[in-house]
Amino acid sequence: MGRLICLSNRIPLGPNPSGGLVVALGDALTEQGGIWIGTSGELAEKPDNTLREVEGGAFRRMCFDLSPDEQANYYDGYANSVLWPLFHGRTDLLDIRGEYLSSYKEVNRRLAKMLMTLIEPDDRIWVHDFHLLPLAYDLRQLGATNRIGFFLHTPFPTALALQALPNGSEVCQWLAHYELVGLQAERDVRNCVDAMVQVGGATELAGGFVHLAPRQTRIAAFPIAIDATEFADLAEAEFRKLPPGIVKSDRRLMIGVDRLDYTKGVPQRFRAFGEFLQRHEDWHRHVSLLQISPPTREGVAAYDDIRDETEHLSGHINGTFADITWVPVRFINRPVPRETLAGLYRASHVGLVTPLMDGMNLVAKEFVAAQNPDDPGVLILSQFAGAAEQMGDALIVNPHDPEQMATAMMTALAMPRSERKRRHATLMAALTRQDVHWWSRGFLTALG
Ligand code: ADQ
Repeated sequence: MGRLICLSNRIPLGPNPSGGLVVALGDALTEQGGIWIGTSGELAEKPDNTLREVEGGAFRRMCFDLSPDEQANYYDGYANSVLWPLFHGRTDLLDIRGEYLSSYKEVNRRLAKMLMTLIEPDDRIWVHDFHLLPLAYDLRQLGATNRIGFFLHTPFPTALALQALPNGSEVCQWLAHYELVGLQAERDVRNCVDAMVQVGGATELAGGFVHLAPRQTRIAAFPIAIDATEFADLAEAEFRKLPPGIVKSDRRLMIGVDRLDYTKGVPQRFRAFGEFLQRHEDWHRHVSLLQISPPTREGVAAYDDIRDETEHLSGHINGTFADITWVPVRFINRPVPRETLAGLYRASHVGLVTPLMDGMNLVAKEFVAAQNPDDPGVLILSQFAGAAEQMGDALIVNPHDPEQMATAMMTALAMPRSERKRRHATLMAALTRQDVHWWSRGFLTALG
């Protein structure tokens, strides 16, 4: 059997990279012999068209540089100011420009040409995420006959939303060059099939296939996951190392952990917490919210706006409710090491995962895996996270409804231990059964 070639926008950096996708793909790459290819994270005025090896690590990695122009137009532009908002239902944030699309196509074409010098006909190719939608099309143009699969980490938009894109039907054409299109959730599969038919002109076939010349493409859900057992062990060990005072016996801790992205619903979460404090004076001084949100995609205007809005809201809640012994919201704008996060999840009584739209949301899974099974915390989860399809034993909420969210906060804080244990056991059993190895094996088996 040939090698496995994985492609994503960025290759994982450092000698021993960690993180969910690295665990999932790293195992498959190490077992089957393979290469992970993506951009280096460095800019070059005139990038040469060769892939270079990255030293060290358990599996082979190769990378290439972007030019400053490509960074602005392919990455900040088409990927983050067109596809990301569109795929998360924010057509109001679309910034459609010709130079974005042409740079996006050019980067994918350039990558396809570099790949053609490397791949053998029996290599399987696994392309990740919205940065690289046209890659199979470009490879086919250059004569590649390999089996090529695509996995989208974000939601897939409705057929109606896709029509906001002047080249919506071209997106469907791109997808039709993959043998397999993997999505996070069943709702995304329905959207993708509808869009392929209504916008791309494809024919729906039985068994999850669509036909759009020149091939039949299978469209299916492969919900991404974590290594739940490893994360549970990590959380237990790290919890003991937390500085004293993080958990006070007379105080409950709610935690939110998200990149500072407008899709994650942090302002709505803050407003709901304000509503909760307004309603429940008896909880003042007995609960606080720790929100950890490192900035991301700085320089894209919508991200500057979300930072201003969240800073304003947290300041407003603290200004309204804090006293000399209690600060209701701690808002941390820095990344926190994965192991510290694991310990903090375990120290928390309530996990707030309330995105307005999310492909899956791995924080939801990490929070559950990190809990002490004898005295677990409660997950409050948005109905718009892909994770909600698998995690019905969380408290499912509509993040747009501050009153419902405030009620869910009260329910979570007051939930008897027996019910917390029952919900946690069901969630954890599913996380252990459907872990990240199950996810990558499932996709690769389907790719064939
Ligand atoms: P993201 O939008 O980045 O991922 P998520 O699934 O929550 O969202 O993954 C984030 C990861 O980064 C988690 O492992 C989390 O622990 C870590 N992280 C988050 N905040 C952090 C912080 N403050 N400090 C340090 N680490 C932090 C995209 C899609 C998701 C999809 C994933 C995987 O948007 O829907 O679940 O890919 O497919």
